[in-house]
Amino acid sequence: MAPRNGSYGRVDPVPILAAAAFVASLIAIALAFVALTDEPAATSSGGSMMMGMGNGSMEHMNPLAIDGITKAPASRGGTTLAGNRRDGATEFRLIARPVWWNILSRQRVAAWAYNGIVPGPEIRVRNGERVRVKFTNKLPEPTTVHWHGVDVPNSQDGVPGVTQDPIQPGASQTYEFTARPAGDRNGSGTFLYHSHFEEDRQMPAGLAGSLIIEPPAGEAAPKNEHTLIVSEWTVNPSTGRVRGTMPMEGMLPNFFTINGKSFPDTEPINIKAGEKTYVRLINAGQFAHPLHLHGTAFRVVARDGHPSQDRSLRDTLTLESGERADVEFELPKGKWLFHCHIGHHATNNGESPGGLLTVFEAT
Ligand SMILES: [Cu+2]
Repeated sequence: MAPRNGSYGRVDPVPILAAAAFVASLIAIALAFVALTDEPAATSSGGSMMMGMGNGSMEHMNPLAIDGITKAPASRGGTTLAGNRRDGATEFRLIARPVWWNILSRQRVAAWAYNGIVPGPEIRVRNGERVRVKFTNKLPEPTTVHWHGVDVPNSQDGVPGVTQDPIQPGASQTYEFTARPAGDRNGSGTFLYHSHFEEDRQMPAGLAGSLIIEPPAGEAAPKNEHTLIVSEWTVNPSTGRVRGTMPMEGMLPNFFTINGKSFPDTEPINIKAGEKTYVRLINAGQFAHPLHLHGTAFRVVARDGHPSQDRSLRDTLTLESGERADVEFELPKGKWLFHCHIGHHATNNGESPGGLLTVFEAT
């Protein structure tokens, strides 16, 4: 795919993305030398980057299986999951399975998804609420579910080989716990759930979602809030086959998403000018992302689901893999960019602008 200078329509041009166009041309060249074949790695000639690896590791780099893949049931990820009250708990159903997911209208990927959407559905519960998640594995490989940052009994922590056996294809498991942040029984905040089985392959294929613990009834909750989950993909653009995202591959991953979409297909976030907006940022990817907001500075209200002591004003905040930050800001009228400041992360397979970029539209 030839790199080109991008345009944001009516959005003001951004210096970093002009630079990104140049970087993108280098990336396009680099990508030509990276083996993104769907052939099993063990039988391919591989590349210099694969040298010295055993067969086990090379199999690990193969594209994820697509057995039983179906069309995604919706085009939007991260929608709130409805629960049912049953036997003293709120019961949720999660099914992991392969689906064709469009990160761009012109780029579908063979995702592994919870309930067929990327990111997985948002689970919202109150502090102290009993939660029961009935999980079924319809993936071609084993998996588990981990409740990141949540105070769960050890047996419910979802770690294969340590707290449970892997959940085999076709098998189900029920997870149950009381919604409380780990380390802060009375807290509320932004958490996530994700696969804890071969995370380097399963998480970047889509197996992650937000878990929001709201304050107990009667306590003030954030208003005008939005959840943004960032992640990366290593995709063969011609087939859509997805592999794990590994830093050793140099210029890969080649796609980057916010809530399962790459720019320009990311959903613009409509807000009221001058009104306080609350954004929950989640890094479900494997890489660090310096996230930058145009138009104003934001206050970091919480880190990793816990209130932040440092409420200084920022305009860029780096989230490492697995980290969350809740930020609060008011924007003047206009279209304000929000993007990763690493130029490569704002491209689609070397084409700029793209990737981890969206627009807050304040009216
Ligand atoms: Cu980034």
